[in-house]
Amino acid sequence: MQTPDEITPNGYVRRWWKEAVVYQVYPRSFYDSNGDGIGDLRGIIAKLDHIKGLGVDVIWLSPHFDSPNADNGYDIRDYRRVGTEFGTMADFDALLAAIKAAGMRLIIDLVVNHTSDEHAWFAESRSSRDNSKRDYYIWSDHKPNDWTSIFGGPAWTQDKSGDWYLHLFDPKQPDLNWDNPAVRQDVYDLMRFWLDKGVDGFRMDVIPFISKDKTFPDLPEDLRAKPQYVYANGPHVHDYLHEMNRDVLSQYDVMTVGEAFGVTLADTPKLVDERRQELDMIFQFAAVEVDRGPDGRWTPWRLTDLKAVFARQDAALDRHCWPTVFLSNHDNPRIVSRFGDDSPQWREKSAMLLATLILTMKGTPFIYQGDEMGLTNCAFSDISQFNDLWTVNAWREEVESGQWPPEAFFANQNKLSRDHARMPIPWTADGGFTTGTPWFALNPNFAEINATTGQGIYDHYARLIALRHANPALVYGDYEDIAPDHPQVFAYRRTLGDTSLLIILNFSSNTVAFDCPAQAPVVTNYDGSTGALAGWDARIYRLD
Ligand code: TEU
Ligand code: CA
Repeated sequence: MQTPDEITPNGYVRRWWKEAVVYQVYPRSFYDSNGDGIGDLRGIIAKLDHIKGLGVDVIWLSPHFDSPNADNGYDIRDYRRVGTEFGTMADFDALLAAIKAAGMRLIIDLVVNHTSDEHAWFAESRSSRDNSKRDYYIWSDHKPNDWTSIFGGPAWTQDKSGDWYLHLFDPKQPDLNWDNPAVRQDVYDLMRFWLDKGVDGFRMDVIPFISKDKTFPDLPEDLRAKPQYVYANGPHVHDYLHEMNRDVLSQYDVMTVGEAFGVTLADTPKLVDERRQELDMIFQFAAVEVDRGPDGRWTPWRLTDLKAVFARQDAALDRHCWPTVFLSNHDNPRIVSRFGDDSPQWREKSAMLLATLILTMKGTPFIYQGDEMGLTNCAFSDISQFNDLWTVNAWREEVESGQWPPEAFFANQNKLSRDHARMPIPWTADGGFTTGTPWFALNPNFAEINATTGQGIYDHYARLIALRHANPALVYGDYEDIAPDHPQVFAYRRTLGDTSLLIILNFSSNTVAFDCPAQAPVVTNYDGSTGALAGWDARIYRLD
């Protein structure tokens, strides 16, 4: 017999994935176990105690599949093979078993908006116009419209047959044709393959892009710089996600989180309202876009804008929807450089403050590897220092063409590049990522900023996660911003039944007077803080 759902005093159905804290591993950069310079699955096993010690419940593993790595694994050649550089299927099974033995769960990346152009389906599909897999991808005998790739350039490429295929990302990432039922069945099969091994769910890459408007209208003028808001609104996305849920996901006790690039807050409930049976959660991009201008380039952000995002998110999602909380991942800069202060004086305090924010918000928190060490952005000054195709393409299109001076390009990339987060993890003052030559340089500051010097930040994460696990109010509690207009202080209450917690965060290096309770905080990043808030002071009070 099924046990009845447990409901919180404010009406949420309790679920393990709502109460979980997730830690993202980008395997290429985590830890290299065999000296070839590339992080691997055995490396994750070797460092599992580090993850477990934080108290997290779930690991999200970025793609570990066979891939030619045009986009570092987000271009998959074979969904049922482990990338040789990461190890073998036996290593994957060993990793999964070790994660379970440690009392944690594992979700993997499902990248099925597109495959690699080296996937067997595409090799067949492009081989001739009448191949049985032709319709697995999106072909046209002319260039249908002016859509652009998220990575720059046109989204259509003409192939050998003379026809054009659609790729919303790199030409090496052709988009699958989800209108073909055989494609959907093949995707569901590969999902079952991993679920039957025991994985606990999926993070779904750009999942709202799967359905295309086959009338292919041109991009509207106002969305030319942000075509994701067009691509995410295809006609059948909800039909397909509902079908996937019904046929696959509902048969397992798993969690799903969709990367909702191009989905507005207002449209979020359509994907995650539990009564619609599509996805459990999505990553909504509003918070990580507070420092992006209308052209997508970096622009200074204000705390009040960030607060407004959390308030709007809370207002947009009722008790049938569940949010995620994240301020970083493998596509974003380092959290402390972006939202904190990475100067030597404030790096540690501000990293702890940001951890406090993420771990006391309503929604499932996602921590990105290395943020618990206080890792920072890198100061890039030459295009040869970058790895990411997005940056390399932008250089070609914007700088080599003379549109942008190199200094402005580097200033922007030093704020926003995806490569900051993809640098190998410095485990020790000697680097400690590999005994060989790393596939990508470590941040040159690794002697000072590494896992050992980051121990204080790590311990703070562990304290906060333990507090969250012990206080359902931090998970499910109602959210109330008590000072939405304050320019430096973010202060909010989380209330569930009789329990209320007050979180006060000074997002500045100045001492700020703020009305705080007289009692001692239950967790703080300063010893016994009372009185005015010190720089980057972060306090949690229990009010009952
Ligand atoms: O990301 C979607 C995506 O478009 C982002 O990379 C976005 O461009 C970036 O966050 C800037 O705002 C997913 C993966 O997370 C990313 O790593 C892949 O490159 C991309 O899809 C294609 O699979
Ligand atoms: Ca390796």
